[in-house]
Amino acid sequence: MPPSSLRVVYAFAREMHPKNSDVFIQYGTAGFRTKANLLEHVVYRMGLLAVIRSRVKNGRTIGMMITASHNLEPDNGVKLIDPDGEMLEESWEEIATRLANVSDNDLESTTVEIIKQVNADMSLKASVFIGMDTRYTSPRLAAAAANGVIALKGTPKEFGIVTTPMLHFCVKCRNDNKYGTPTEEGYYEKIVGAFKAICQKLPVSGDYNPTLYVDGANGVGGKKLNIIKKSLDGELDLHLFNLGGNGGKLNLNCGADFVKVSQSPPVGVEHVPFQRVASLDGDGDRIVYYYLDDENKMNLLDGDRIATLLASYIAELLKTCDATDLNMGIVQTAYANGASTQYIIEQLKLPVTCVKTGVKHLHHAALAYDIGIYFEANGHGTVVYSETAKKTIRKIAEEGEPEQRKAASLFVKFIDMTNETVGDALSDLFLAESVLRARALAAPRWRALYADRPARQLKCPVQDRNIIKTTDAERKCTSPEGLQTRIDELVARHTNGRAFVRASGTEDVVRVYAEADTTQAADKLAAEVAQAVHDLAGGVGDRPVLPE
Ligand code: 16G
Ligand code: MG
Repeated sequence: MPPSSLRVVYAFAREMHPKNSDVFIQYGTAGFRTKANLLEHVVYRMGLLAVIRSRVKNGRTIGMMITASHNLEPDNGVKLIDPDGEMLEESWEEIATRLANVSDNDLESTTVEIIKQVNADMSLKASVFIGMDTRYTSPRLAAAAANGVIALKGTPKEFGIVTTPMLHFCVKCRNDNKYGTPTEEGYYEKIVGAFKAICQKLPVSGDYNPTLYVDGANGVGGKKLNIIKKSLDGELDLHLFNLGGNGGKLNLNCGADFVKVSQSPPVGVEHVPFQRVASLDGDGDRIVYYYLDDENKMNLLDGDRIATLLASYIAELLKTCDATDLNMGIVQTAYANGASTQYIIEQLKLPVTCVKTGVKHLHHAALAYDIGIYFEANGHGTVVYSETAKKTIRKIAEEGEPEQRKAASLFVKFIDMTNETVGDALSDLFLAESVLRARALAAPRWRALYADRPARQLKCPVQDRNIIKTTDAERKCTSPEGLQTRIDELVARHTNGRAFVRASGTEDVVRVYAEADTTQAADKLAAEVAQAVHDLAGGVGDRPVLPE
């Protein structure tokens, strides 16, 4: 296609999606995310970029998800999904940022430059799958995305309201039909189908109670569970709350992020002592569990707990299958509670890799194992299996000794139930429920596997958060000078103390994390480190801390 035909890129921009803001916007950890009214031109331009990306990938399908995840309703966002259902390759984030920020007048020429730079063959077909969350601003943005795709003669396919992980799944299936059928129904068939098959093999026993309460964050995940519920044949007795009706507001005082950060129960959920509750985030890619005890005390079961639960069960299956030559490991970030890491190393005897925050980092590190389990403490995670692992397990399911065959055929279903493309609250829910069922476990015994170290998270406003630079998977701070030495001194005053700081990838703040042997000590250490950030990293205002 000669560059002259890109005139339409400008025409669409000027007529329908003009850039009406000079605020610089950056493709961050999870794409572009800001106030919805600043995003229309950005999303349109990402439609253009998705077509270019599809052509660079020889016409394979690319995904575009319109969502701001756990943020409140006025925000929105967009992120691109690569052909294997993974997050956009990191080197393209800069290109995305450049395209999002040029003026409308420079849009056509910048598009031409990018096409040259990435060497895209514009004569190829291009396919883009578009999904959105439940925000009222999402349909308008999804339309802008589709226009971007059309402007460069790509083919958009709209999935309407889906969870983020459903769209990742559909993109993967479209490019690799062995993985499944690229539709919402195909997703249910594979993932929910596998859960039902597992339930057939594992009758309810012991302390496991198939009643599960769910906090849907007034977002898309709860709505989809409402659809799934009807097909579960009673294997799981779902009680769904915060489905978006009754004036409930998206992610407001509810949802996985609220529960994890505030360590308190969400509004809108009925509570029964010791009843498990699963709390999802607004776009259905995060999950944490919790229960309240008979004194109304919060007992959180976060991403670390889900990771260890899944890992211990998979390790047992591997042993029974006699397939222990498949290597298995767990990927965490610095936010993982120290007690979970100790439990994995000392009790489960599995290797742990620690990486930077952000799913793309965890995902890539997990691919280094035959069976890689990755979770952020905030509840975002999944399991990935190598081709060798899948082949080995399938072979044992067919040819092994009876005991091995039994374990391997459970394992095959376990693999099918996993959305390997990205952390998925619904898939994780079914995985966790299967393990609790297999182990005949109630939530308190799950929680008793290890005792969390008390931890506190704070956020500090500073003039420029980019002054904070880190190394060693964000556990050490290299800039500003003197901050790490100060943190080390503060940490040394506490038994089992640990603390780190990092610049947020999604908000204009510096985050502080501290752990110690008592809640008071963790709170104190976090406050001291926040003060150090305020003093040494250009804190603004008189107080070093913002409420979470
Ligand atoms: C994004 C990331 C999430 C991470 C969070 C950290 C993805 C899909 N999501 O939501 O994994 O935990 O950012 O936010 O990568 P922060 O940088 O503001 O602390
Ligand atoms: Mg999310």
